[in-house]
Amino acid sequence: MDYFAQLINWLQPLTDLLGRLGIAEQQRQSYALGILFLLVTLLVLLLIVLLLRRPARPKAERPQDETISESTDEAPAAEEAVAEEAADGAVEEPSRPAAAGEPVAAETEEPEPVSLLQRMRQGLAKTQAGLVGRIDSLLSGRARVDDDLLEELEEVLITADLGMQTTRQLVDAVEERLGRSEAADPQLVRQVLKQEMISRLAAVDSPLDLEQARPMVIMVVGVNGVGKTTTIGKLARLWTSRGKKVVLGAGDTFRAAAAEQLAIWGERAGVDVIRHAEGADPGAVAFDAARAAVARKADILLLDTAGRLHTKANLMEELKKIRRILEREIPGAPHETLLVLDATTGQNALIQARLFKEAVEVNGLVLTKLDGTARGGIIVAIANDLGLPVRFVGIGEGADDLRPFDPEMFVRALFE
Ligand SMILES: Nc1nc2c(ncn2[C@@H]2O[C@H](COP(=O)(O)OP(=O)(O)OP(=O)(O)O)[C@@H](O)[C@H]2O)c(=O)[nH]1
Ligand SMILES: [Mg+2]
Repeated sequence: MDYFAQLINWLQPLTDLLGRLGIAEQQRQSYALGILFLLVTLLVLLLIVLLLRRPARPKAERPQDETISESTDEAPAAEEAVAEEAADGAVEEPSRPAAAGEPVAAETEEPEPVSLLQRMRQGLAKTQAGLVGRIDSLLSGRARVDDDLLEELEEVLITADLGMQTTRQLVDAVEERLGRSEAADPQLVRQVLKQEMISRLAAVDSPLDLEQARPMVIMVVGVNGVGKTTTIGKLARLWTSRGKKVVLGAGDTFRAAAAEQLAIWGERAGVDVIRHAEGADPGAVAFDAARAAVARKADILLLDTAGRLHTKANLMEELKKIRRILEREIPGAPHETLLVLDATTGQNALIQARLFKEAVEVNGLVLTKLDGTARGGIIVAIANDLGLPVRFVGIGEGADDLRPFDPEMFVRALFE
């Protein structure tokens, strides 16, 4: 009762206020108690809301903060690694859920390679069936490695576009490593082929070094329709997402709408495109693009070129002239001449690679349209026969469908 009396006492100012507002004396105390009750309820509700909201945040943010502070010491390397993974396209799928508040560092490392491999497998499905599928049906039910088996294997490899030279070397390797003994297990043939393909691709493998110059000038060449412009667009997007400043040069002035096509890719990637009118001198575009790349302090200049001129000799002469102009403007340029080849053309791609290599000092290859063909084996033939590294492979038309080439992942995607 004492407490109640104290409470009434304490509520006196409120009761007086209610009196001044014209509330009858008998009702003032109950009104004051009601108001007090309301205020306390509101306060409790407010506290509950605050308590429910607070703990969620620190938990979600702490792992990220730690990751960031750890990585700042070695910023360039760490950023590169993260960016490389992010830029690899399919990697985005598994990393997304991590944002929900789970420790990010652990999640970004594990699932990504799996998803990259799966995406590569999908892209190579036709080659898988045409090459490894046929090898598997050849081996099934065989008891030993004999002349017949080796002969049939040779036929499968040649028809799967591995080329005469590479096919011969692969069959020789099988024969050498397994012999023709009664005991040799035909299933081992599969293992030998897989290892030989990896080692032949790995022997010439070398990822593109973007740090060798600034601006790093990359001239993109190849016959018409192989995917040069699309590849440039995809690379611009990939490298901009890694924080590089990219400038594009629309050096294909021969084909109507070529510059327009590049401009669209440039807009998508948010990069500057240096272009002239249709029919203009491609050398002048190269000159302006080189000047612009230097003036704008670009990290990378990607120069598109025509895939078709009036004659093949014209095309090669034009490319040589562009090279000379680039070199005059930026010492050492072009630092990379990237030859784009369309995998669906099979042996033709091999012939083109030889021609371009002789004419314009190709440093690296891009194999496009692997998704639409069973002729992906050509990649082993080209790398092995010409000793040129495959820098990127195209496994679809989407902006994220250009992947840095990884020999082991490529062969695993085919065989596993
Ligand atoms: N499926 C698939 N299509 C691709 C790939 N790369 C390019 N393409 C398609 O190939 C077609 C030709 O690509 P472009 O980039 O215009 O080829 P280009 O070499 O610049 O051709 P020209 O400018 O005529 O010399 C386009 O329809 C592209 O979408 C790929 O990896 N997979
Ligand atoms: Mg083009």
